[in-house]
Amino acid sequence: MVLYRPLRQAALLLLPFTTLLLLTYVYYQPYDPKPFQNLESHGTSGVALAKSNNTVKAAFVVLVRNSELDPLRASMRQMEDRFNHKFHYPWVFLNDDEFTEEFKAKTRGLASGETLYGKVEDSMWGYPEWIDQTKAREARERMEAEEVMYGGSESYRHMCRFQSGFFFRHPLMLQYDYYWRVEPGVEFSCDVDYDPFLLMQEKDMKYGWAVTIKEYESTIVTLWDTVKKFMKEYPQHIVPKHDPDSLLPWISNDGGESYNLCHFWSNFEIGSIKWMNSPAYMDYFNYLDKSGGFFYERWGDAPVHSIAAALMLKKDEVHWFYDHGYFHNPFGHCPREPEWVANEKCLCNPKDEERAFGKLIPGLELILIVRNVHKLDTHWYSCTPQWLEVTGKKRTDYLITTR
Ligand SMILES: Nc1nc2c(ncn2[C@@H]2O[C@H](COP(=O)(O)OP(=O)(O)OP(=O)(O)O)[C@@H](O)[C@H]2O)c(=O)[nH]1
Ligand SMILES: [Mg+2]
Repeated sequence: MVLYRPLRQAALLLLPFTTLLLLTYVYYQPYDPKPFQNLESHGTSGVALAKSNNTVKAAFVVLVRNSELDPLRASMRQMEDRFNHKFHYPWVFLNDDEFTEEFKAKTRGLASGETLYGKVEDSMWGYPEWIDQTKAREARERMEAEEVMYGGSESYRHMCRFQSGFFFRHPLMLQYDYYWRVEPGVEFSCDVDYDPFLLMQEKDMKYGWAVTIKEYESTIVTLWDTVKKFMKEYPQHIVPKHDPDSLLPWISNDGGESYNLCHFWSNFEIGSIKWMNSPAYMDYFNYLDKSGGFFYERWGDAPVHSIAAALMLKKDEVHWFYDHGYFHNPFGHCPREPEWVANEKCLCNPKDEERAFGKLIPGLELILIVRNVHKLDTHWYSCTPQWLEVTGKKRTDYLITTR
């Protein structure tokens, strides 16, 4: 006891110094500017990363109507719970109408980051002067009669054109380097315990996706011909087709003669705002826009973005967010790491055989064949197997692990 007391006194005296020393050590740990291990490594451990220092200029972007508040809130809740409560990235909401006070209050209340609300002006959501509106109306009527999905909708066309060529240059978006697109009603079913924006920034990647599918040909009849003319006129923007880094074989099975309809499903996208604002992408969008296909046909932003990425980006600039659980009616993606479901990292079940379809898809065979929506990655309707073949990667190469 006699010996113990002076020891205890000494320990109490030293405690503040040791605490101070420890805190100083932690604070001055050097920042590792390259937190991601080599993405090119084909080892099964995938990509590893350190914790985010959250310095990326990035935001979620949601084009949405006031009427979609409830499904939007459900998606926001999941995004916050799965990812953003640790990172607090801002949310940017865009609308061709004014947002209501109710919409603002009920989204602000869910967001762990700042919320911004922007009106899309007519210059980004109207007919350009070179469009013949009678021809556009006739096209809608014809496509409606042919039961092309959204073929008769005018607003859908404005939406697709906005998503193809304008959202990234909306004044609210120009302050950011990266965006993550979210739609009302989508589901995020796995914990994301790393920062995808930081991954993109560190690896200088320009485009990230979760699901690939094939486009309805009837919506893009002249798109590829227009793209071919663009490639001839602007060869400086195109990755040469014999370059081993070219992604052309992913979208064309015959060296660029025709389009195989493969595209990234753009309702999930993590992308570079700088790339979209680049002369290459802008020349491409303006060229397509001048041809009128957004109105005379029904070109979707998914094939438009995907063709741009496949022609103008190199393999390593495009990333599959394989480790994200994602669902947009009627398709989804669930990582096939069994222990991720067991340990509650993921709620989706990779073994799911059934999923209720919320709405009818034209072409009943599609509903019957694509029953197994969470296994879409390996289905004929998916273009992910071709992606792995073209890039020479395995799904496990896309696993991001925490060091
Ligand atoms: N403000 C506004 N947003 C729209 C309009 N049309 C679509 N959007 C939004 O644009 C995004 C894409 O539209 P969707 O209707 O989901 O199109 P889609 O994903 O091809 O089709 P769905 O299968 O219906 O989801 C969603 O975030 C919508 O909320 C519109 O007229 N005004
Ligand atoms: Mg949608």
